[in-house]
Parts: sequence; structure tokens; C-alpha cells
Amino acid sequence: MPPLSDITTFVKHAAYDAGFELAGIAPGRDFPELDRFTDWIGAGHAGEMKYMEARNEIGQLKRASLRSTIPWARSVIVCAINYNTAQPLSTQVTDPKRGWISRYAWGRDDYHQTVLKKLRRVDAALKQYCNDVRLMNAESESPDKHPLPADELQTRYYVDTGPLVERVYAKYAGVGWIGKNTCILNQKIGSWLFLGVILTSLELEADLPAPDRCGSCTRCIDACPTDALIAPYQLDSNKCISYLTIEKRGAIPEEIRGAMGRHAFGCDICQDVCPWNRKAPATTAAEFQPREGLVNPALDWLAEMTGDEFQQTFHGSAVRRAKRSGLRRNAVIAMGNSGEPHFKPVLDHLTKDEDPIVAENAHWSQQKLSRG
Ligand code: B12
Ligand code: SF4
Ligand code: SF4
Repeated sequence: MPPLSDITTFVKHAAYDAGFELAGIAPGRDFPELDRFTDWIGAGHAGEMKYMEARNEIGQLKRASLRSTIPWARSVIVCAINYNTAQPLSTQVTDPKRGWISRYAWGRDDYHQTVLKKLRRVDAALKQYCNDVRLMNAESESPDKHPLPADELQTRYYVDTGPLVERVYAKYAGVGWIGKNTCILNQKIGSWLFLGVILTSLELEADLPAPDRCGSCTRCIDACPTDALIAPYQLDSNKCISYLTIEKRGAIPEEIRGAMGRHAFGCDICQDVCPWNRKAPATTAAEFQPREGLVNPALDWLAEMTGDEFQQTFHGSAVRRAKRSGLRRNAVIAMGNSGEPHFKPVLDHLTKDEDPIVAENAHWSQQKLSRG
């Protein structure tokens, strides 16, 4: 009969077969970093992302305690996939007429779907393996049975939406360390990684946590244009361009618009400047290759996009999260920050836009360009 370590090896291989570059196992425990999550919510750093504040039956923040929220989860299988493609960094392109869509959102499909599909394969392989072992156990005359728990195997898999802080489990699964920019960094691959997790009732062999290799570096903190990294390992979403351009609905506070630069969707700066990404390998996987026009797109194209064009361009894409209104709002702010008089006529037109948020931002941008 295969020992328990064989299931662990099997599941990691199933992850590699499904296309993940990295896979590791964390115990289904509550780790000290999770206290930080409670502090983070308490300080209001989640902004308007109310789903982060969901509580379990005993009133605890769900994401702060996997033990209380999903007590049957004895192990967390953490899988990671590299989405970096051979394209310039946001810090390398400077044309003021063009904006920036974050690297993670260029691909053919929304990453949630891409990663979930792969997790489903790993989950199915694990279930099949356990069934096969049970059958073998049942048919075996030997007293030396495989040590599978007697209760039915339970699993659940998530990308983003599960009641856990994925990066904490990625650290304890040895996938990478939590950098001062709060991202998971792998020594060989860097941080252009999507994470996916499978919670399981199996007690698998855990990996060792990845050691912190940030050292005395503070490049990400120094480079963040909005000072959203308020201290090492701490991010205030209210100031983060990624949050402002993707999650924030309605008006963006005026005092922060100027620092948003030419970001139209998401932000990559704190990863672009990270020395561990200097040699980050580029994937050739078809699903992550950029859709036409999304790398460094023209700002006026985004700002004037019709409903039909938005549907066509972003069908099934992660960019849909910002909605057409949010994307146009962001592009209009970026035009104001561009210093490009070329945009003045377009902005004049957009001050009369039927979307009041777009119109108000166009007015702001027009004034900013006039001030020079
Ligand atoms: C909400 C959210 C956001 C928010 C808040 C980000 C944040 N840093 O919390 C916003 C919208 C800003 C965001 C942005 C991005 N996100 Co996001 N996001 C999430 C989500 C859904 C939850 C994150 C969370 O729980 N945050 C809560 C805070 C408290 O956690 P944390 O910042 O990770 O902090 C931990 C540590 O820093 C540590 N800690 C805190 N303080 C201290 C102090 C000390 C001294 C120490 C030692 C440790 C420590 O403890 C904390 C955990 O409790 C996760 C998916 C998931 N379910 O986990 C994806 C996730 C983190 N996002 C992801 C991505 C790709 C991004 C972006 C790169 C997208 C983009 N390009 O625009 C940016 C990156 C910005 C950044 N620097 O983090 C990936 C990250 C992959 C990776 N390599 O790390 C994830 C895992 C999604 C996925 N499934 O792949 N995101
Ligand atoms: S994603 Fe951009 S705004 Fe957010 S912390 Fe990183 S550099 Fe700052
Ligand atoms: S830029 Fe430096 S401090 Fe920031 S995550 Fe990378 S190594 Fe760590």
C-alpha cells in the first residue's frame, strides 16, 4: 500500500500535469499572520470590499480563522501558475497617450476561470486516487492498509473567493514568501503568479514555509506612487491603484487622482521594481498571451469605448470587473495626468457624457491639462 507521502507526491504531480508550476501543502491551521488580517479589517484597509468582512457562525471574521470556518480542512494544497508573458513592464513604457492595463488581465480568459479549471483537474485526480486506494484496501487481505481517514474525503477549491488569506497558506506551503509589497514571491519564478487552493480533509505531508528573502530592500515601498504600502507587508487598499481602478465604484477621491498616473486597470509597479522579478521566466501558455490591443492601450480608445465595443473587446476577460463605467473613468483620469494637450478635444466632448462619473472626471482632467 502506498504511504501517506505518496498521496502528497501524487497530488503535486497532478498539479504539475494540470499546468501549475508550483504546488505545496500547508497544514489547515491558523497562522500568526492571520491576526494581521483582523487588524487590517479593523483599520478599514479593505475599503469598500465588504466581502472581506464576512463572519462565521461564532462571529469571527471568516478569513481570519480557517480552523473555525472550515474545521474539516486538515490540509491546504496551494497551487501557483506563472502568468508573466514576454512583454514590457509598466515602468518601461512611457508614451503619455497610452495607459496601462495590469499584466494579469491581458489574457484570453478571466484568471479565475483559467485557474479554477486546472484546480478542478487536480481535485478530480485526488478523488480518483483515494477511491482507487479504498478499493484496493477493501480487496486486500493484508492488515497493512493505506492510512486514509475513515470519513468521506472532503475537498473544496477556490481562487480568491474562499474564506482564507491565500498568501498566508502559500507561504506555509513553501510556494513563496510574503514580500514587503504583500505579494507571494518565489525565488525562481518571481511574483507574477496566480494562486489557487484546494482544502482537503486529508492530512497530507506539509512543506516547510518559504523564508523571507526581502532583506533590507524597500524598492516596492519607495516606488509606490500613492504610498499605499504604508509599512513593510501592509497595504491600505484605499490608496492602492489596483483597488481604485478595479474595485472602487463611483468617484475616486480627488486628492489621489493625480498620483494614479496612466493606470487604466490594476497596477504592477510594486512588482515591476522587485529585483526578484528581474529574471522572471515568461510563459508560452496560450491562455496568458495578451489579447490584441491590451498591452499599453491608447487612452482615448478606452475612454470613448461604446457598450458594444466593451462587450466585444473584454468578453470573458478579467477587465470586465471594473465595468465599462469604471474603465472609462480610469482612462479619463489618466488623460488628465498625461500632460497631453492632444486630449483636450476628447475631454471637452466627454464632459457632456451621459455617465455622470465619466463627465465629472473629464471636467477634472480638462482643468488639470489646462493648468499644464
Ligand atoms: C483583496 C485582494 C486584493 C486587494 C487588497 C490587496 C492586499 N494586499 O490585501 C487589492 C484590490 C488591492 C488587490 C490587488 C492586487 N491583487 Co489581489 N487579492 C485580494 C484577495 C481576494 C484577498 C487578499 C487579502 O486577504 N488581503 C488582506 C491582507 C491583510 O492580506 P495581505 O496584504 O496578503 O497581508 C498578509 C501579509 O502581508 C501578512 N502581514 C501583514 N502585516 C504584516 C506585518 C508583518 C511585520 C509581517 C511579517 C506580516 C504581515 O499578514 C497578512 C495576512 O493576514 C486575494 C485572494 C485571497 N483570497 O487571498 C487576491 C490576491 C492576493 N491578489 C492577487 C493579485 C495578482 C493582485 C494584484 C497583483 C493585481 C494587480 N496587478 O492589480 C494586486 C497586487 C497589489 C498588492 N501589492 O498586493 C493574487 C496575488 C498573487 C501573488 N503573487 O501574491 C491573489 C492571491 C489572487 C490569486 N488567487 O492569485 N488584491
Ligand atoms: S499595486 Fe501599485 S498602488 Fe498598489 S501597492 Fe503596488 S505600487 Fe502601490
Ligand atoms: S521590491 Fe524588495 S522589498 Fe519589495 S517585495 Fe521585492 S524584494 Fe521585497
